[in-house]
Amino acid sequence: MAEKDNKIYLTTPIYYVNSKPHIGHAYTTLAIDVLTRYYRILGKEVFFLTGTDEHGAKIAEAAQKAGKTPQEFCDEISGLFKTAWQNLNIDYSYFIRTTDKSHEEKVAEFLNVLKSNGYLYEGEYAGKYCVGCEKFVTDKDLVDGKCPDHKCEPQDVAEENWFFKLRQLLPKIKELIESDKLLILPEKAKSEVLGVIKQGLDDVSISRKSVSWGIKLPWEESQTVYVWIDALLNYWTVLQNLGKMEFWPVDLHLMGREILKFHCIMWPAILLAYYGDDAIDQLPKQAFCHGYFTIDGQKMSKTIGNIVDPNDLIKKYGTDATRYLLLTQFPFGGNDGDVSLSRLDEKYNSDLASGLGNLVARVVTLATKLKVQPVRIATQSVAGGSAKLKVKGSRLEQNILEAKNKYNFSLALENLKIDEALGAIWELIGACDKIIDTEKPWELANEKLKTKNEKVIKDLLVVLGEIAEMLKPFMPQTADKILEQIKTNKSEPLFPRLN
Ligand code: ME8
Repeated sequence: MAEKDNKIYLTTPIYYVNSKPHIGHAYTTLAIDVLTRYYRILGKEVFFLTGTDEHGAKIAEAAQKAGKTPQEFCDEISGLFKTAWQNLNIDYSYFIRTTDKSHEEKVAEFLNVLKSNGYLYEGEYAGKYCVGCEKFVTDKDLVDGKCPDHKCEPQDVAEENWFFKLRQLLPKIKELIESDKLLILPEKAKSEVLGVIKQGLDDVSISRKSVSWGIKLPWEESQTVYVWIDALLNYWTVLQNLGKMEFWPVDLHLMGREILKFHCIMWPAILLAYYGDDAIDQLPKQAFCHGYFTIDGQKMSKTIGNIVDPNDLIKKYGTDATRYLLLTQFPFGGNDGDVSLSRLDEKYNSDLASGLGNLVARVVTLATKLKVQPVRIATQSVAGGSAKLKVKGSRLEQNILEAKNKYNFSLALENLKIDEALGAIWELIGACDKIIDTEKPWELANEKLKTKNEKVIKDLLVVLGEIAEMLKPFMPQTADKILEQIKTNKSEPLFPRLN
């Protein structure tokens, strides 16, 4: 990780506004939110960027279908993304819209430099274009003549464009990826990108003549900038415009696997073309690709009508429970996974209502009953600091240490085992439940037993404090509620059971 004076720059893809936000977008954004909160607790200054990708043929077509102008349409859908992120308690530093004037100006400035650096040339493009993917495709990308993702035939395009000398930079990019100077994780994603480079890539067209909804090429107004070039520059234009280049370069970019190629080949290539081909310190330090999920075994799609709106989950389960449920569906960064909607209720009840919620209620109620003095919890850093327990050398002490170790290790930027970090917290919850079951701290038969039980409760309160601190990046409101309850000894249900 770059030092940059304690600064970290984390980015998500910027999402297309052709349709409303769904839980796929929420998943990536949430994961970066967790990392942002985690690193902020550790005292780092984090710049977390997300936003919307608003130009190109795909958006113009969607706007037309909705009977709106592209700008009206973008304003509306972009607003829906902002609302969804607010409902999900996403604490981004900035929300970029590619239709922002300031972004458009910086894109033009960047491309002028690529041109004067000799990386752009005019040429004729003749080939096929898939509007759904917003990319030029070849026969080998198609199945029965159709795009396998969008199930439609690509358009035939023949036009004069400006091209970017991608091929010239490929050997350099390959070397950077192979040597992990441009780290791509997990390993499978790295091999995939190297495979694509090995197959050979052509120079790419960076402008479109037939698309009018876009940023005009500064030296040829009849052409608009290819939407992917426009979009990939957002990570740079935002810091430029805000005067925050001290956060540059990106430390971690997170995404789904389908856009790996753009972020791991094209993005570094245009940065090298701008900064000079030995400027590897300007490239993202790490690109991480998480699994893609299906819903009950099927791809999320408008046609199937199975697109899950995060707002619906929030309405049903609440913000923090939705955050938990989304992040625990399948191993982060592993293979693709499946979200089974019918199993979400079950998971909510077992892990949140009966698990965390019940533990907090039991401990706080016992503390009230035994009149155990509210504990003063010194704010613990998630990084360490061992809790002072009354029952020395107890198994509980050991459990806390183990959970913290696992949690730190898992959450580190290089690992991103987000679900495992949560798993470590839930092991600690299980350990507390076990202590309560074996110690039965509600028995007050005699003075000696009472003193022992008070100690046990005090320890459990300390552990709850630890659990709350560890939960902060994942479930910030719940963490605060737990800390409040153990301070005041007032029990309030956290996760009402669903029937
Ligand atoms: O590709 N499972 O935008 P997009 C997991 N605008 N993650 C998913 C998902 C799923 N089923 N569906 C979407 C674009 N995602 C471009 C990006 S960046 C310069 C331009 C997440 O709206 C995942 O992060 O299609 C994926 O990469 C992203 O949304 C694609 O969003």
